[in-house]
Amino acid sequence: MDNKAFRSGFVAILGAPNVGKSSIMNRFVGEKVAIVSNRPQTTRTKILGVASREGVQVVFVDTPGIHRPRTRLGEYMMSTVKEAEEGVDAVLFVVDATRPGTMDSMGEALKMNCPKFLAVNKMDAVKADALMPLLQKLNDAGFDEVVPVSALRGKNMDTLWDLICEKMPEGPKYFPDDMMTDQPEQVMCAEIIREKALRSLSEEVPHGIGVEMLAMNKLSEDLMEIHANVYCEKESHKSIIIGKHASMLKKIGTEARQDIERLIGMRVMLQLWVKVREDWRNKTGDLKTLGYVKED
Ligand SMILES: Nc1nc2c(ncn2[C@@H]2O[C@H](COP(=O)(O)OP(=O)(O)OP(=O)(O)O)[C@@H](O)[C@H]2O)c(=O)[nH]1
Ligand SMILES: [Mg+2]
Repeated sequence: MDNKAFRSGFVAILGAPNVGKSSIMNRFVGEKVAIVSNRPQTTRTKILGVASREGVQVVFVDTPGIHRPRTRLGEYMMSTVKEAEEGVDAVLFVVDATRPGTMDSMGEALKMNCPKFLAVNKMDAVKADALMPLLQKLNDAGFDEVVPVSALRGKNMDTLWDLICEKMPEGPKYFPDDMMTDQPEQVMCAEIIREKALRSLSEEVPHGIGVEMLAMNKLSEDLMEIHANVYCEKESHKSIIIGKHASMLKKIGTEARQDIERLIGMRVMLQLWVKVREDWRNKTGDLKTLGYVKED
């Protein structure tokens, strides 16, 4: 019989915007629990991703990218980063190998009193002779382990996983094996819609996008009707989101519907409404409606 004790722990994933924090968490969990896009500030809240394997469970805490806030939403996002730093068993700081400036925000992570890991992500996108000097520099930065990885290609992710597991204390199974995130289905559906909007829209429109779920009605055993509001900040943005002959909104809706159908395992009728809410990122009421509420 194997008497090895069960290990478990919480690991905060911190780093600048757009470095691949959510991509790394999704890789470890094995499912897409956090949305991913090439827009900075894709993640707006703290999201748990549970990775369960034989004898070990690691609960990753994905966070918004570290930045200087310019809106109330930004302040909320940074407060969730602070919360995520509390009481974790380890920290995984992520930098983008293609943007060495993303290492500038590592100070807070280094101050944390727990095992510290550094993932140098997107190694697939840089040449070896550029990666080597970067790794040498980062080796002296004060982390316990420095691992170049590619979340996109799955490179070196096993190495990083093993190193993290070695540092996990003995502990309980915090979540059942089939639970992969703390986000309710409704929130995941809203996030999928936001992801598709972020991926399709450009310029300044994505930052002002918010999704409010209005209703999820089960019409039959295998058909769900979903209504959601897509918020934006200006009339001109609304026209862009709707597009010519509603083509953009249809594209966002179709892509979101396909992912939501996969997630909930039934057919979906998705109805999206675009609403202008001027300056909502600075308004308490709107922030609450969209779920960006501080924990007590
Ligand atoms: N080439 C390459 N691209 C990657 C890799 N990992 C992530 N990306 C891309 O980088 C972009 C940002 O990824 P995210 O996982 O959303 O990054 P994030 O750090 O969570 O971003 P925020 O939530 O905005 O802070 C996306 O376009 C990803 O597809 C990688 O290993 N290689
Ligand atoms: Mg993210």
